[in-house]
Amino acid sequence: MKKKKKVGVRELYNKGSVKANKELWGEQESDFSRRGFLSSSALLAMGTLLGGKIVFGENMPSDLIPSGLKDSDKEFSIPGKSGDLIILNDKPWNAETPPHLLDDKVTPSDIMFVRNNGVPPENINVSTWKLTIEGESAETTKSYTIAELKSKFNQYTYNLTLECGGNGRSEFNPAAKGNQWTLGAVGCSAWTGVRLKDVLEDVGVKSNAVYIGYYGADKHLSGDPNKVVISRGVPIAKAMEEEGLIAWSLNGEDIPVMNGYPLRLVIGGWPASVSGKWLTKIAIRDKVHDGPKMDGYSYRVPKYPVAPGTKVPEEDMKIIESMPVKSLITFPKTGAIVKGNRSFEVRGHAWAGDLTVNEMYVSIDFGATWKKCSLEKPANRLAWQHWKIQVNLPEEGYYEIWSKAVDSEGKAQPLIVPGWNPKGYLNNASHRIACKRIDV
Ligand SMILES: Nc1nc2c(c(=O)[nH]1)N[C@H]1C(S)=C(S)[C@@H](COP(=O)(O)O)O[C@H]1N2
Ligand SMILES: [Mo]
Repeated sequence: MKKKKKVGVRELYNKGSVKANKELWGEQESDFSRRGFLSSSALLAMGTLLGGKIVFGENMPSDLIPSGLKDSDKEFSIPGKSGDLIILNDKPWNAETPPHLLDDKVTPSDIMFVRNNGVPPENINVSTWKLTIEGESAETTKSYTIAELKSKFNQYTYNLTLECGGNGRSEFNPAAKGNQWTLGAVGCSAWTGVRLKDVLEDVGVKSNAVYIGYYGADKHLSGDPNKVVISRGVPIAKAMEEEGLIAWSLNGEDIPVMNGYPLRLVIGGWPASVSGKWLTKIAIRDKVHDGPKMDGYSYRVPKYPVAPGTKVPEEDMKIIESMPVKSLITFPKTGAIVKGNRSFEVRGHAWAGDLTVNEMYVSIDFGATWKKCSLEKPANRLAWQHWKIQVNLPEEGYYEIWSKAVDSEGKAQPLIVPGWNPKGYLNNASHRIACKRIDV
């Protein structure tokens, strides 16, 4: 991948304070045009970068470019991550990857999206880090250091697709609360670790086991040390799949801190919220795991289709399992200009949760006709699949290129946003990019 230059704070502010405030602090234009001042969380984040609390910050108009930042060459990015990520929230950090940067078959670690629900642990000591396996359905309780995991079990590397259940949320109408992910809360990187299954079997799984639940070392946003940020899991059958990993490495290096260093669960095909970061404990449960964000409306969708905006009773919600079929166009970048009558490659990736993608199509005529793309097999089960096709635009003008994947059960991506649900999960609509042909 071509490494793009990181955007400095000054460069951002040169484009105007409204845009800069939005990109740096996640402030919505509507918010500050209404109030005229930055929110307290934006002021806090800005203060961190300026090196101190902004005294009288509440008096600072939102369209004022802070002098201390305007002339700064300091680069703004999430620690350990590329400045090319689009930051949606800084408390906690949430950032997505623009689709054209996901062109590689294996997603580079520094552009892999970040979805934090709390505050990542600090002062991590790899040599004393411990993973404990326990629970009602564990034969015994055992703890392992990372060195013990490495020496005791076989090591495996799998390319695993991780997609946030809320990827695509920004398209739902009425809008759903939460990070307004567009397309880039997804990636497929090479994870190395031991099989979750091997470790569970080493501890002993009782025959009444139903689910596993993870616990991580991140801290609750409230600051309350007793509050668990998120603790989700999967049914025991999913946990016993060969590709489920307890991983310490991403693309052959340490996992970036934001993505779960030094140890995380990686379970492909399901919402990435089941892949616990900063992993310290796994409980083998005799019932469906009941940790925070397993119940209510979190990572759940209605059991039946509902009209947009419907208030759905909690008992009518079900846990999201395998993710739906989806694809991304990673080349060209949206807005591309093609000069003259020539054919060019359109390419990307497609994935289908626990299933595989069987067919891949693109359309240049708003879905009237579809051309079949060449489609590769996944690197391994639960990895996304690369596709490509040569495209020719028949005459000068504006086009949209749409992509549509079909899974191994014959289900295709919808062309419009699928079933509305209260929290805006599972938007797997076709990816559309803009493209112009200009004859010179
Ligand atoms: N401990 C812990 N694990 C976590 C989370 C978290 O906030 N804390 N977020 C989950 C969610 S909702 C997603 S989408 C993925 C994101 O993984 P990434 O940040 O490495 O892309 O991690 C999951 N695991
Ligand atoms: Mo997520």
